[in-house]
Amino acid sequence: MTTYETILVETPVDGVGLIRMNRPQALNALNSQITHEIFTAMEMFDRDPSIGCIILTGSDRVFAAGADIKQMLDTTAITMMAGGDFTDWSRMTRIGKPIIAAVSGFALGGGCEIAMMCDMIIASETAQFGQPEINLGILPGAGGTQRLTRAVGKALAMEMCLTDRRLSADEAKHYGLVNAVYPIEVYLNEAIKLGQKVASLSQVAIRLTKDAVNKAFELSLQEGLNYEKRNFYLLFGTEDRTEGMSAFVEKRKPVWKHK
Ligand code: DAK
Repeated sequence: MTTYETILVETPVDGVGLIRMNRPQALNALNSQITHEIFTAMEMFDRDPSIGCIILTGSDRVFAAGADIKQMLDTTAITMMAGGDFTDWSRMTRIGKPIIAAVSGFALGGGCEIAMMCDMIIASETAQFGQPEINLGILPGAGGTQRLTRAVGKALAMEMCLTDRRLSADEAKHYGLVNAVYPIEVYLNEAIKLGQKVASLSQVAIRLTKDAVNKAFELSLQEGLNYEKRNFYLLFGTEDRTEGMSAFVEKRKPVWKHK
Protein backbone atom coordinates (compact mmCIF):
# COMPACT_ATOMS: atom_id res chain seq x y z
CA MET A 1 0.00 0.00 0.00
CA THR A 2 1.25 3.49 -0.87
CA THR A 3 2.15 5.65 2.10
CA TYR A 4 2.04 9.43 1.93
CA GLU A 5 3.69 12.12 4.06
CA THR A 6 2.08 15.31 2.80
CA ILE A 7 -1.47 14.25 1.98
CA LEU A 8 -4.23 12.29 3.71
CA VAL A 9 -6.25 9.91 1.59
CA GLU A 10 -9.61 8.45 2.51
CA THR A 11 -12.96 7.26 1.20
CA PRO A 12 -15.47 9.26 3.28
CA VAL A 13 -18.48 7.67 1.56
CA ASP A 14 -18.84 4.88 -0.98
CA GLY A 15 -17.65 5.91 -4.42
CA VAL A 16 -15.81 9.08 -3.40
CA GLY A 17 -12.03 9.32 -2.99
CA LEU A 18 -10.84 12.26 -0.88
CA ILE A 19 -7.33 13.71 -1.04
CA ARG A 20 -6.48 16.27 1.63
CA MET A 21 -3.34 18.37 1.23
CA ASN A 22 -1.59 18.36 4.59
CA ARG A 23 1.47 20.61 4.91
CA PRO A 24 -0.04 23.03 7.44
CA GLN A 25 3.32 24.53 8.46
CA ALA A 26 3.80 25.76 4.86
CA LEU A 27 0.14 26.56 4.14
CA ASN A 28 0.05 23.54 1.81
CA ALA A 29 2.70 25.08 -0.43
CA LEU A 30 3.02 22.79 -3.41
CA ASN A 31 6.53 21.36 -3.48
CA SER A 32 7.45 18.46 -5.72
CA GLN A 33 6.73 15.90 -2.98
CA ILE A 34 3.15 16.98 -2.36
CA THR A 35 2.31 17.32 -6.05
CA HIS A 36 3.82 13.89 -6.73
CA GLU A 37 1.74 12.42 -3.89
CA ILE A 38 -1.46 14.20 -5.04
CA PHE A 39 -1.09 12.98 -8.62
CA THR A 40 -0.15 9.45 -7.50
CA ALA A 41 -3.25 9.26 -5.27
CA MET A 42 -5.42 10.63 -8.09
CA GLU A 43 -4.06 8.02 -10.49
CA MET A 44 -4.75 5.31 -7.90
CA PHE A 45 -8.37 6.45 -7.49
CA ASP A 46 -8.68 6.72 -11.27
CA ARG A 47 -7.78 3.02 -11.59
CA ASP A 48 -10.02 1.93 -8.67
CA PRO A 49 -13.40 0.71 -10.00
CA SER A 50 -15.08 1.38 -6.64
CA ILE A 51 -14.36 5.12 -6.95
CA GLY A 52 -16.49 7.34 -9.19
CA CYS A 53 -15.36 10.81 -8.18
CA ILE A 54 -12.27 12.37 -6.61
CA ILE A 55 -12.21 15.34 -4.23
CA LEU A 56 -9.14 17.50 -3.63
CA THR A 57 -9.19 19.67 -0.54
CA GLY A 58 -6.94 21.39 1.99
CA SER A 59 -7.78 22.66 5.47
CA ASP A 60 -10.41 25.20 6.48
CA ARG A 61 -7.62 27.84 6.65
CA VAL A 62 -5.91 27.16 3.37
CA PHE A 63 -6.47 25.20 0.19
CA ALA A 64 -2.93 25.86 -1.04
CA ALA A 65 -0.79 29.02 -0.95
CA GLY A 66 0.86 28.24 -4.27
CA ALA A 67 3.94 26.43 -5.44
CA ASP A 68 6.64 26.21 -2.79
CA ILE A 69 8.59 29.45 -3.17
CA LYS A 70 11.44 28.15 -0.99
CA GLN A 71 11.91 25.19 -3.32
CA MET A 72 11.52 27.37 -6.42
CA LEU A 73 14.23 29.74 -5.20
CA ASP A 74 16.99 27.38 -6.34
CA THR A 75 15.25 26.11 -9.46
CA THR A 76 16.68 27.19 -12.78
CA ALA A 77 15.22 27.40 -16.25
CA ILE A 78 17.58 24.62 -17.28
CA THR A 79 16.45 22.19 -14.55
CA MET A 80 12.79 22.93 -15.33
CA MET A 81 13.31 22.34 -19.03
CA ALA A 82 15.11 19.12 -18.18
CA GLY A 83 12.00 17.86 -16.37
CA GLY A 84 12.91 18.72 -12.78
CA ASP A 85 10.68 20.14 -10.04
CA PHE A 86 7.35 21.74 -11.00
CA THR A 87 7.16 20.10 -14.39
CA ASP A 88 4.83 17.13 -13.97
CA TRP A 89 1.53 18.94 -13.22
CA SER A 90 0.11 17.79 -16.54
CA ARG A 91 -0.31 14.33 -14.93
CA MET A 92 -3.53 15.70 -13.46
CA THR A 93 -5.01 16.45 -16.86
CA ARG A 94 -4.89 12.74 -17.71
CA ILE A 95 -7.23 11.73 -14.85
CA GLY A 96 -10.41 10.41 -16.49
CA LYS A 97 -12.74 10.59 -13.48
CA PRO A 98 -14.26 13.90 -12.39
CA ILE A 99 -12.31 15.83 -9.77
CA ILE A 100 -13.97 18.32 -7.44
CA ALA A 101 -11.92 20.95 -5.61
CA ALA A 102 -13.29 21.78 -2.15
CA VAL A 103 -11.65 25.14 -1.45
CA SER A 104 -11.51 27.07 1.82
CA GLY A 105 -9.17 29.94 2.63
CA PHE A 106 -6.26 30.80 0.35
CA ALA A 107 -6.15 29.35 -3.16
CA LEU A 108 -3.23 31.33 -4.52
CA GLY A 109 -0.86 30.91 -7.44
CA GLY A 110 -0.43 27.19 -8.07
CA GLY A 111 -3.19 26.64 -5.47
CA CYS A 112 -5.65 28.52 -7.65
CA GLU A 113 -4.27 26.75 -10.72
CA ILE A 114 -4.63 23.26 -9.27
CA ALA A 115 -8.23 24.12 -8.26
CA MET A 116 -8.88 25.24 -11.84
CA MET A 117 -7.44 21.96 -13.13
CA CYS A 118 -10.30 20.26 -11.26
CA ASP A 119 -13.66 19.83 -13.03
CA MET A 120 -15.81 21.63 -10.47
CA ILE A 121 -15.05 23.89 -7.52
CA ILE A 122 -17.04 24.06 -4.30
CA ALA A 123 -15.92 26.96 -2.09
CA SER A 124 -16.37 27.92 1.53
CA GLU A 125 -17.33 31.53 2.28
CA THR A 126 -13.71 32.23 3.29
CA ALA A 127 -12.19 31.09 0.01
CA GLN A 128 -9.91 33.57 -1.72
CA PHE A 129 -8.64 33.05 -5.27
CA GLY A 130 -5.63 34.84 -6.70
CA GLN A 131 -2.59 34.72 -8.95
CA PRO A 132 0.03 36.71 -7.00
CA GLU A 133 3.03 35.47 -9.02
CA ILE A 134 3.68 38.97 -10.37
CA ASN A 135 4.87 39.93 -6.86
CA LEU A 136 7.65 37.35 -7.25
CA GLY A 137 8.73 38.56 -10.66
CA ILE A 138 7.20 35.57 -12.46
CA LEU A 139 3.88 34.75 -14.11
CA PRO A 140 1.35 31.96 -13.52
CA GLY A 141 2.97 28.86 -15.01
CA ALA A 142 0.45 26.07 -14.42
CA GLY A 143 -2.48 27.35 -16.45
CA GLY A 144 -3.35 30.58 -14.64
CA THR A 145 -3.09 32.79 -17.68
CA GLN A 146 -5.11 30.32 -19.78
CA ARG A 147 -7.72 28.62 -17.55
CA LEU A 148 -8.45 31.75 -15.52
CA THR A 149 -8.97 33.80 -18.68
CA ARG A 150 -11.37 31.20 -20.06
CA ALA A 151 -13.21 31.07 -16.72
CA VAL A 152 -13.60 34.76 -15.85
CA GLY A 153 -12.84 36.60 -19.08
CA LYS A 154 -9.86 38.63 -20.25
CA ALA A 155 -10.41 41.88 -18.35
CA LEU A 156 -10.62 40.34 -14.89
CA ALA A 157 -7.97 37.68 -15.56
CA MET A 158 -5.61 40.43 -16.72
CA GLU A 159 -6.29 42.44 -13.55
CA MET A 160 -5.74 39.39 -11.35
CA CYS A 161 -2.49 38.35 -13.05
CA LEU A 162 -1.10 41.87 -13.46
CA THR A 163 -2.02 43.36 -10.08
CA ASP A 164 -2.69 40.43 -7.70
CA ARG A 165 -6.36 41.35 -7.48
CA ARG A 166 -7.97 38.55 -5.45
CA LEU A 167 -11.48 37.18 -5.73
CA SER A 168 -13.66 36.49 -2.72
CA ALA A 169 -15.75 33.33 -2.79
CA ASP A 170 -18.86 35.28 -3.77
CA GLU A 171 -17.01 37.08 -6.57
CA ALA A 172 -15.62 33.76 -7.80
CA LYS A 173 -19.18 32.43 -7.92
CA HIS A 174 -20.40 35.57 -9.66
CA TYR A 175 -17.73 35.32 -12.37
CA GLY A 176 -18.26 31.59 -12.93
CA LEU A 177 -15.02 30.31 -11.44
CA VAL A 178 -16.76 28.20 -8.80
CA ASN A 179 -19.94 26.13 -8.81
CA ALA A 180 -21.24 27.02 -5.35
CA VAL A 181 -20.34 28.73 -2.08
CA TYR A 182 -21.29 27.30 1.33
CA PRO A 183 -20.62 28.17 4.97
CA ILE A 184 -17.29 26.84 6.17
CA GLU A 185 -18.97 24.24 8.39
CA VAL A 186 -20.56 22.45 5.45
CA TYR A 187 -18.60 23.14 2.24
CA LEU A 188 -16.68 19.85 2.39
CA ASN A 189 -19.85 17.83 3.04
CA GLU A 190 -21.50 19.58 0.11
CA ALA A 191 -18.52 18.68 -2.10
CA ILE A 192 -18.77 15.07 -0.93
CA LYS A 193 -22.52 15.06 -1.68
CA LEU A 194 -21.80 16.35 -5.18
CA GLY A 195 -19.14 13.66 -5.55
CA GLN A 196 -21.64 11.02 -4.41
CA LYS A 197 -24.10 12.20 -7.03
CA VAL A 198 -21.44 11.89 -9.77
CA ALA A 199 -20.33 8.48 -8.44
CA SER A 200 -23.91 7.16 -8.48
CA LEU A 201 -24.14 7.49 -12.28
CA SER A 202 -22.77 5.38 -15.14
CA GLN A 203 -18.99 5.75 -14.89
CA VAL A 204 -18.46 5.07 -18.55
CA ALA A 205 -20.88 7.85 -19.51
CA ILE A 206 -19.37 10.18 -16.91
CA ARG A 207 -15.84 9.59 -18.25
CA LEU A 208 -16.79 10.28 -21.87
CA THR A 209 -18.82 13.35 -20.83
CA LYS A 210 -15.90 14.88 -18.92
CA ASP A 211 -13.67 14.13 -21.87
CA ALA A 212 -16.04 15.88 -24.30
CA VAL A 213 -16.62 18.99 -22.14
CA ASN A 214 -12.86 19.44 -21.74
CA LYS A 215 -12.41 19.33 -25.49
CA ALA A 216 -14.46 22.55 -25.70
CA PHE A 217 -11.33 24.33 -24.48
CA GLU A 218 -9.06 22.83 -27.08
CA LEU A 219 -10.94 22.39 -30.34
CA SER A 220 -12.80 24.58 -32.81
CA LEU A 221 -16.60 24.38 -32.58
CA GLN A 222 -16.88 21.99 -35.51
CA GLU A 223 -14.06 19.77 -34.25
CA GLY A 224 -15.66 19.79 -30.80
CA LEU A 225 -19.06 18.85 -32.20
CA ASN A 226 -17.46 15.98 -34.13
CA TYR A 227 -15.66 14.85 -31.01
CA GLU A 228 -18.88 15.01 -28.96
CA LYS A 229 -20.68 12.94 -31.60
CA ARG A 230 -17.92 10.33 -31.57
CA ASN A 231 -18.27 9.93 -27.76
CA PHE A 232 -22.07 9.88 -28.10
CA TYR A 233 -21.92 7.06 -30.66
CA LEU A 234 -19.41 5.19 -28.49
CA LEU A 235 -21.89 5.14 -25.60
CA PHE A 236 -24.36 3.31 -27.82
CA GLY A 237 -21.99 0.37 -27.55
CA THR A 238 -22.32 0.16 -23.76
CA GLU A 239 -24.54 -1.96 -21.52
CA ASP A 240 -25.24 1.10 -19.39
CA ARG A 241 -26.85 2.91 -22.33
CA THR A 242 -29.25 0.01 -22.86
CA GLU A 243 -29.90 -0.19 -19.10
CA GLY A 244 -30.48 3.57 -18.74
CA MET A 245 -33.00 3.76 -21.54
CA SER A 246 -34.73 0.48 -20.56
CA ALA A 247 -35.03 1.67 -16.95
CA PHE A 248 -36.64 4.92 -18.13
CA VAL A 249 -39.19 3.08 -20.27
CA GLU A 250 -39.89 0.54 -17.51
CA LYS A 251 -40.23 3.33 -14.91
CA ARG A 252 -37.55 1.94 -12.58
CA LYS A 253 -34.12 3.01 -11.36
CA PRO A 254 -31.20 1.95 -13.57
CA VAL A 255 -28.64 -0.49 -12.23
CA TRP A 256 -25.33 0.62 -13.70
CA LYS A 257 -22.66 -1.89 -14.66
CA HIS A 258 -20.17 0.79 -15.69
CA LYS A 259 -19.54 -0.94 -19.00
N1 DAK B 1 5.80 28.67 -0.53
C1 DAK B 1 6.53 28.35 0.55
N2 DAK B 1 6.17 28.66 1.80
C2 DAK B 1 5.02 29.33 1.97
C3 DAK B 1 4.19 29.71 0.88
C4 DAK B 1 4.64 29.33 -0.43
N3 DAK B 1 3.91 29.60 -1.54
N4 DAK B 1 3.13 30.37 1.37
C5 DAK B 1 3.27 30.39 2.70
N5 DAK B 1 4.42 29.78 3.07
C6 DAK B 1 4.94 29.59 4.42
C7 DAK B 1 5.53 30.89 4.94
O1 DAK B 1 6.86 31.06 4.48
C8 DAK B 1 5.47 30.63 6.43
O2 DAK B 1 6.52 29.77 6.79
P1 DAK B 1 7.51 30.12 8.07
O3 DAK B 1 8.03 31.49 7.80
O4 DAK B 1 6.57 30.08 9.25
O5 DAK B 1 8.53 29.05 8.05
C9 DAK B 1 4.18 29.84 6.59
O6 DAK B 1 3.90 29.29 5.31
C10 DAK B 1 2.99 30.70 7.00
O7 DAK B 1 2.90 31.77 6.05
P2 DAK B 1 2.72 33.30 6.49
O8 DAK B 1 3.39 33.57 7.78
O9 DAK B 1 3.10 34.14 5.34
O10 DAK B 1 1.14 33.34 6.73
P3 DAK B 1 0.17 34.60 6.59
O11 DAK B 1 -1.15 34.13 7.13
O12 DAK B 1 0.78 35.82 7.16
O13 DAK B 1 0.02 34.84 5.02
C11 DAK B 1 -0.32 34.19 2.72
C12 DAK B 1 -0.62 33.89 4.21
C13 DAK B 1 -0.91 33.00 1.93
C14 DAK B 1 -1.03 35.47 2.28
C15 DAK B 1 1.20 34.34 2.50
O14 DAK B 1 1.87 33.21 3.10
C16 DAK B 1 1.59 34.41 1.07
O15 DAK B 1 1.49 35.43 0.42
N6 DAK B 1 2.14 33.28 0.55
C17 DAK B 1 2.68 33.25 -0.81
C18 DAK B 1 1.59 33.26 -1.87
C19 DAK B 1 2.16 33.24 -3.26
O16 DAK B 1 2.90 34.14 -3.67
N7 DAK B 1 1.83 32.22 -4.00
C20 DAK B 1 2.34 32.06 -5.40
C21 DAK B 1 3.62 31.24 -5.42
S1 DAK B 1 4.24 31.03 -7.08
C22 DAK B 1 4.26 25.37 -12.48
C23 DAK B 1 3.48 24.93 -11.43
C24 DAK B 1 3.11 25.83 -10.45
C25 DAK B 1 3.54 27.12 -10.46
C26 DAK B 1 4.30 27.55 -11.51
C27 DAK B 1 4.68 26.68 -12.52
N8 DAK B 1 4.66 24.46 -13.55
C28 DAK B 1 3.96 23.14 -13.60
C29 DAK B 1 5.54 24.87 -14.57
C30 DAK B 1 3.12 27.99 -9.37
C31 DAK B 1 3.78 29.08 -8.92
C32 DAK B 1 3.31 29.73 -7.68
O17 DAK B 1 2.33 29.34 -7.08
